Amino acid sequence: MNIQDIRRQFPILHQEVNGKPLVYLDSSATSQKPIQVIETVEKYYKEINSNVHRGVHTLGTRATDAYEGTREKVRKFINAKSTQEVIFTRGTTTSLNTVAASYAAANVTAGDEIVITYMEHHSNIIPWQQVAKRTGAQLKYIPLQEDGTISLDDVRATVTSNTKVVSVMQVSNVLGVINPVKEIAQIAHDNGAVMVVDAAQSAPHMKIDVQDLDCDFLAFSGHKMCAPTGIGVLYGKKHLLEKMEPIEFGGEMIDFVHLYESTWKELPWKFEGGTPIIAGAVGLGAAIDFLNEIGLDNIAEHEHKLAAYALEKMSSIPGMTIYGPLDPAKRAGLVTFNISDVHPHDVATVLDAEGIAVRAGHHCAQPLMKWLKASATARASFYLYNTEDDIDKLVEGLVKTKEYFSDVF
Ligand code: 7TS
Repeated sequence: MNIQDIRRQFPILHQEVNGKPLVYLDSSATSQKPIQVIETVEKYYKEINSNVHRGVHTLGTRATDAYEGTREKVRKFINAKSTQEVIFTRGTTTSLNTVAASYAAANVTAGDEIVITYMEHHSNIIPWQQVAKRTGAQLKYIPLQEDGTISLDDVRATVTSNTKVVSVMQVSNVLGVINPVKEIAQIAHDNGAVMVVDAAQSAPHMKIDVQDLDCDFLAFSGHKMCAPTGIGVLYGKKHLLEKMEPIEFGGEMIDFVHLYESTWKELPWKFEGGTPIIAGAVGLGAAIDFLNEIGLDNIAEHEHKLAAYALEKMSSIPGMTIYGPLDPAKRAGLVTFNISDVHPHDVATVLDAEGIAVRAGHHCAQPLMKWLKASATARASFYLYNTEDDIDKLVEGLVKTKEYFSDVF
């Protein structure tokens, strides 16, 4: 599929916003959805809808097959050994909270250490703060290099034999930097710790192989990879998940319920209490088919080119600060920036008037904002449907923004 064929699959892109053709540059927040996903979810509700794992009736069987069929697609997508290692959740946030509440709460005690980095999203900070508070463990941060990258020497200096959990994002939603999570996992394991990977910004954009990374847990969200909101994944190694307690109790996840005791279903269902996100999972299956058809390597290459193009064009604008490494080889497809003397919310507002959607704010990474010495930043993020033309429009919009504010002041 060439880029125009890909764009045709996304109905939402073909509209005007504020009288201008929409330029959507906020895919790190959530991606747009291709027609295949929209129609699969519609078909599910029109023809299949039923609860799963319960009824013997035909629709129940079809819904269960569709739901469990996606689990196998996810298994292949991340190269997990078994579907027992693939748990459906509400998204990255729920997946990370599950690891913190279930694994960490049972395996971390006073005096132990949990290691994260300064660049983490709040959803990979706060659950660990909570574990540290409840257990008396210490939360430690791997420092960042000047360009926002992580040095393995710093990882080695931070992770010790007291470390029980290392949790790091694979791609930063602010700096765009790609972290060496495979090498960090090795260091974690050498010290007897488990490795958790926040793949919210990587799973949609590059091939992930959990066996090659040798991570113990990996979390991602469907809505950032062409699937509906409300569905996500927690991958965990079977031998760890088997020893973990569920964090939600009720229907679907039990084997037997007695008056004062209950037993749990086998993996992965013991972690899926209540009626699951069936339509979301079915949509995720269609999204994975779509991404596979295009090829994750092609998507990564396309975004890489866009990021290099954007870095070159944007850095030529006077007064522009770009955060993260300037070497495109170290980056994924997003650029976070500030223009001198213009608040990022004003940047986003002027761009919006031009039909260009970017995000402004702290991007759920306040500790990183502090490290960057910025209260807020603007961010343009790219996906498989973006073009160099989108970036040209962004650059034109940014030049206009600068002119507008230099006239005002
Ligand atoms: N981890 C990272 C690295 C993220 O970028 C996000 C969402 C999350 C976790 C949380 O994902 P959720 O699906 O559970 O909400 N990041 C962003 C963002 O950058 N702008 O809006 C949401």
